[in-house]
Amino acid sequence: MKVLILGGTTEASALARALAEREIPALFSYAGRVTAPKPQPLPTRVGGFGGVDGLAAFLTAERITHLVDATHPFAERMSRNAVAAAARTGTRLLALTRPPWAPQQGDRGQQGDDWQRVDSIESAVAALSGPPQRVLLAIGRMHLAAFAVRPEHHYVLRLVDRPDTPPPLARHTLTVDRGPFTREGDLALLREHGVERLVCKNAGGTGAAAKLAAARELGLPVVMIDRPALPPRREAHRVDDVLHWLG
Ligand code: 3Y8
Ligand code: NAP
Repeated sequence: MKVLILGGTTEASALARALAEREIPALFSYAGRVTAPKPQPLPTRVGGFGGVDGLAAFLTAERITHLVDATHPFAERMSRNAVAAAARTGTRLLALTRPPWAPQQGDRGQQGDDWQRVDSIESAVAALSGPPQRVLLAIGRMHLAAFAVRPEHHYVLRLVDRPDTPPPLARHTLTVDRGPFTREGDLALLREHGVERLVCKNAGGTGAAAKLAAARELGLPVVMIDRPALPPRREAHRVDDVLHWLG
């Protein structure tokens, strides 16, 4: 048996620890999106494979018997490539993913979540019509430029790395921080910057959920971007399910 983990999430790191503890032969893979990805207790490769062909060749060359796609729900291209390459090479595939977040109803005097669900970054931009606001864009670095068409807002940005060129947003405040985040920390962030609205991806899981708890406490509206549709594949939500699948 030899496992390849496509990583980049809290769950991928938890699985890497579990395999290392059990001395199950495994490799860990990052895309190379950030300058210093979190070290893993497994041999780690960084960078794209070169599409489906590259991944299929890698699976064959490395004699991978089990592919675990533990990438983020928005890592659509990687997940599609994993399904195609696994089918082509006859490699067993399991996706370790997390259920989407759902808005919480109000109870005991606390108002419910105020979500506006949209299906894409572009729809999130369109949802920001209306008077100028202070908006937390907690969506990382790769899609900030889409919001340049709404320069009237003041954007509070949270990025993993300090960008070498300033984001193309006329009015913005930049914070550099990597998760997992805490409710207290995100409450402080929202209060410090007078955030009036949040835009975020329905990542699910725990590492990015703190901002929702903070928004709930402050009664702030959230523009929630639904995750992209992915091809059918076997899915698990827990590391134990993956260990069981590995048998
Ligand atoms: C490079 C590798 C771990 C994994 C930790 C999780 C939690 C903290 C929360 C906010 C939301 C966001 C972003 C976020 C979170 C975890 C997880 C998660 C969101 C690292 C990491 C890599 C990346 C890539 C990065 C993206 C960006 C997205 C920032 C490591 C830290 C917004 C997603 O600058 C860039 O190019 C960053 C790009 C893809 C989305 C984007 O579009 O910009 N993640 N994040 C992975 C690689 O190279 O393969 O160093 O750990 C991992 C984590 N980020 O092991 O503890 O499990 O999701 N990551 C989102 O969810 O909306 C931040 O700010 O509230
Ligand atoms: P993506 O758009 O689906 O992937 C684009 C290309 O990046 C892929 O085709 C592949 O290149 C390469 N790639 C992606 N993940 C890889 C991995 N784990 N190992 C090797 N190559 C990888 O992915 P993304 O949204 O840019 O996310 C990139 C990484 O950040 C992923 O590991 C993901 O788990 C992590 N992440 C993403 C988000 C997010 O919001 N998207 C949030 C948290 C963490 P080739 O085609 O050349 O093989």
